[in-house]
Amino acid sequence: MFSTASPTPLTLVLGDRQLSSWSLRPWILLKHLGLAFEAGRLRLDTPDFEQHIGAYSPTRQVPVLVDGTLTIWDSLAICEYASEIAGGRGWPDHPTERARARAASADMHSGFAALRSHWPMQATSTLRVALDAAGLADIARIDALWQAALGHHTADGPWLFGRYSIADAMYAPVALRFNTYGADLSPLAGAYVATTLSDPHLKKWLEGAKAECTASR
Ligand SMILES: N[C@@H](CCC(=O)N[C@@H](CS)C(=O)NCC(=O)O)C(=O)O
Repeated sequence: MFSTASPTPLTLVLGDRQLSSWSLRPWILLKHLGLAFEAGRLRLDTPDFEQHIGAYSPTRQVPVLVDGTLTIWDSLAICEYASEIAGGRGWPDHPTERARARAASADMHSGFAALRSHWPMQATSTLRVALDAAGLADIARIDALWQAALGHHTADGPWLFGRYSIADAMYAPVALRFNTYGADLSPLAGAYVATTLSDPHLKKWLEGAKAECTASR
């Protein structure tokens, strides 16, 4: 468990960095928004997790954001709250782009079940697992979604909607999966994976994942 000796305003309770794709999303968004927070960790499938998660989350899942007496137990809701704290910087400024970014983020949050179940996040690994038609269709749809977003914003920055947004946080674990399992992507989508992998915050997350893997050996 994490220390509560000198609490910071925000505490983000996370699962394993190697495995917990839903934890990565708000963590990397808070980093990009420059919000101060303490990262707590409950390792998945451990007695520690079973013992403590109920104090944070009614769903008994991570991530959870604690802000004083407020507890937020869902990744997308955490991202929305973080964006509000940061003056709305988590979304594009223009209403049309904001709507597109929200649709892309909600799509990730509720969809792509075949991809998610067959290619679970294994952040630091290299694996080869064949996908069925549903998994391949998920990749094709994500590739098209990324191309459409990136095609509009090449002058504004390397991220899906120009500057970093919640949409990039939601798809960061997907970029990791594409790297881990070797997805066949269009050049633009491949470049976006490379952009995500070169993000210093993502590199920091991967360092943590490697350290966790070493520690549990
Ligand atoms: N819809 C939730 C999903 C959270 C979720 O599935 N978390 C997984 C870890 S990535 C978890 O806590 N699993 C532990 C369990 O279900 O016992 C969100 O967006 O936050």
